[in-house]
Amino acid sequence: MPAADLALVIGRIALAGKLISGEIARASIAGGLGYSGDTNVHGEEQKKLDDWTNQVFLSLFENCAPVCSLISEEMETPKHFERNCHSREHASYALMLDPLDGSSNTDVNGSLGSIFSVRKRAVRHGNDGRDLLGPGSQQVAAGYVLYGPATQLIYTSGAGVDMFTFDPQIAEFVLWKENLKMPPRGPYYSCNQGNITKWNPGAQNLVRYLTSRKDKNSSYSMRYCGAFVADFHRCLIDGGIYMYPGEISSDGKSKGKLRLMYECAPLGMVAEQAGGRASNGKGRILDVVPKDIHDREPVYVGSSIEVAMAEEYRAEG
Ligand code: FDP
Repeated sequence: MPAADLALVIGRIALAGKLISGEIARASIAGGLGYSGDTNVHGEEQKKLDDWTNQVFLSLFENCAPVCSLISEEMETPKHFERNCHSREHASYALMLDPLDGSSNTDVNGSLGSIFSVRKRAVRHGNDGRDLLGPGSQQVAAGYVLYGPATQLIYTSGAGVDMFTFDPQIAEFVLWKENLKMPPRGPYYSCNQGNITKWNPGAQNLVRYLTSRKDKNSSYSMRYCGAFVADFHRCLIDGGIYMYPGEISSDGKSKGKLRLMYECAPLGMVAEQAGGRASNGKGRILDVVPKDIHDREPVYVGSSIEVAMAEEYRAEG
């Protein structure tokens, strides 16, 4: 992606991050918490903040020339910005988003995130987003904003991972870590262990192994915030593995919860660029080809040693 286009897109993401972090901070006193009364494309009840954050991205990217289409967890079909699409036929991009990741945390003042992925549009493409149904290795940039005690922006455009912290005193993101590397192994695993009986035996055995270690230097502690971005971020800094295994459904198939194109693939790209790995329990997540823009996939992401372990345990069969 040309540097000027990348700068424009990341600049808008940063602006969205500033607006969203401010709104989240005030939501409890401004009536912004709770459910909106609507459901999203996945049948999940929308929080008021889910809808609000989606609108922020829509309004900021409407006039961002490189971005022709916006695909979001909160919208069934892609949103096209006709003017952008026509002005940039040969260098136009799609922005894929989970505008507010971990939204069950909104009402409890927990950490949240916004995840983004950028892909190049085919020169001739329709409005249904089918031209974007390639593997995650086709992403040209990806990253997230983490809304925690500090707001941080982490992104990669395929040449390492950089991390910025928002300084509220100057209202700017300041570079904190350049070319960040993830430890090859870590002390944490992160999953909703309450679901363990619904998983494939391989994923259950992996967790049994992780919890069986007695030696202080090779044992694991569990950490789980319930926001993919926040749990992944811990792995990125301290090492370890985040997993959301598939749940075995009545037809005997393992079904993932997290969305492939705007959750698993972007954080998978960040993990790889930081020296880590991302898998669907069988192989590299960036090689998985979606059939639909809203596909879901099991995910195991983090330090290379723990992710390899998930595959060795045949977490997804
Ligand atoms: P949420 O549905 O609250 O937006 O995106 C899916 C996600 O959050 C992840 O961020 C999070 O890790 C996971 O779902 C939490 O799911 P559980 O409540 O099933 O643990």
